[in-house]
Amino acid sequence: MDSFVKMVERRELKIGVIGLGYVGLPLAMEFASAGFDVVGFEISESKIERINRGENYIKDVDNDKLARFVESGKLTATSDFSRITDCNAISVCVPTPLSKMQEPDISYILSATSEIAKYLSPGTLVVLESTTYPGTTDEILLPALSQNGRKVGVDFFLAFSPERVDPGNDKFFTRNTPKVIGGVTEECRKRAVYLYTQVISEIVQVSSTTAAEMVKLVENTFRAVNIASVNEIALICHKLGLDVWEIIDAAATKPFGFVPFYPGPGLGGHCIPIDPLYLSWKMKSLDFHTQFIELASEINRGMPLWVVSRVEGLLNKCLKNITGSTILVLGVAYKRNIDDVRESPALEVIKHLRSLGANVCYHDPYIPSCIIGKFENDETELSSQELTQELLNSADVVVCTTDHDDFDWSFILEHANRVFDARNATKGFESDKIERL
Ligand code: SAJ
Repeated sequence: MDSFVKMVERRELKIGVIGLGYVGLPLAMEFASAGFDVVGFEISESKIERINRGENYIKDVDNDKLARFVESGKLTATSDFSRITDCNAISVCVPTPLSKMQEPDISYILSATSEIAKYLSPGTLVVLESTTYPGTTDEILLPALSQNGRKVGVDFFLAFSPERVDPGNDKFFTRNTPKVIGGVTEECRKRAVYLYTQVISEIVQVSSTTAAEMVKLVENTFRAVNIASVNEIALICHKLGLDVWEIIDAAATKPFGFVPFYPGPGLGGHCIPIDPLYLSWKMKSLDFHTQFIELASEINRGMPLWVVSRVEGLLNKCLKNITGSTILVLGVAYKRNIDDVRESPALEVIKHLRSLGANVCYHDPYIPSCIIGKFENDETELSSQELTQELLNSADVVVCTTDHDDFDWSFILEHANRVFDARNATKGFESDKIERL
């Protein structure tokens, strides 16, 4: 440990970050800011070229800082994984999506692991950050890195530390968000804790890698289940003729014992809809049925169709049929003020509206174009339309599925015929044109 501490203190430790996305690039930047030389490993040639040109592509990363780090050689990007040999510490920040069969797809972890196993230098610390099912680090990475007689805690060090990046959050960043760390051995944990202490203000040590993996899944299951619960409350309120937004705002005045969540058109993002299913998949292999997770997923996945049925009802009230109607969707990003459409419920809403014969267009200042019906046989690319008076007026219904702050609701309400607001974006505006979830 002493030689490791010295290398860290002298900033002689060379750091590798595998995966330069919304998790890996901010982490690489923090290590570079702290004075470490960082090599970013990427499979995307365009990301590599942009980084090595000093060009940023992650909203939460400072453009000038990135350019300076690349200019000074503090940060470089490469697809040459043999350079792992030069690294003394490696953080793995690769995606963990679901397969088409809705099962964990850890292929990115497997390929990163096999590259590390090939080029690992003695004494290297490896930290997996990608959200995954409990046991991944011990069952997948440990045996792969223990090849050729390498002994964990002696010849290499292995830990898990879940990423906690909240894209678009202007209060919490990599540096000021507490970081959970669990090691395969005591020495593994100590080294990971010491290194991350250089770049993150608060470290939370747990007893094992599996515990650290589980902490992350508990965090995101908490959100998925509570969002599903409030989505069901929205359906209940609609049945009772109540305004769910008024109910939640009033409940949120309770200073203890209540955490407000808000209904919406469904659950988007590459984390909340997906991570809990990693846990339920793991538990199925242990013959345990995770009822809450499955039910939450079912309710959340049903919300886009609920929005479509409400829009259909709105049109029927005006003696219009959804077939042939013109519908403008406002916001396709999976949540406000970000430029990411992964798992966005708005895409599902558009897909269902189109399947009912509606003419659907969208406006989203963050999303110039998007694919509808991805991975299905009728993939269609749509482009964001300019939000003009004519466009608003031409729509039978304007459907708000993402409540970007940029939207000028006075202008929209002046020119729209009717609005279905799935996000309470029109809060504070009173008009008989508006119907809310
Ligand atoms: N949503 C609701 N109602 C809510 C909150 C969210 O419908 O009350 C929807 C959002 O619109 C979005 C989805 O759920 O479509 C996920 O929202 P999110 O706020 O959880 O955002 P993510 O997935 O970008 O980031 C989350 C992090 N967010 C917060 O903690 C606020 C955090 O849970 C994780 O750090 C991150 O996932 C991750 O990487 O796991």
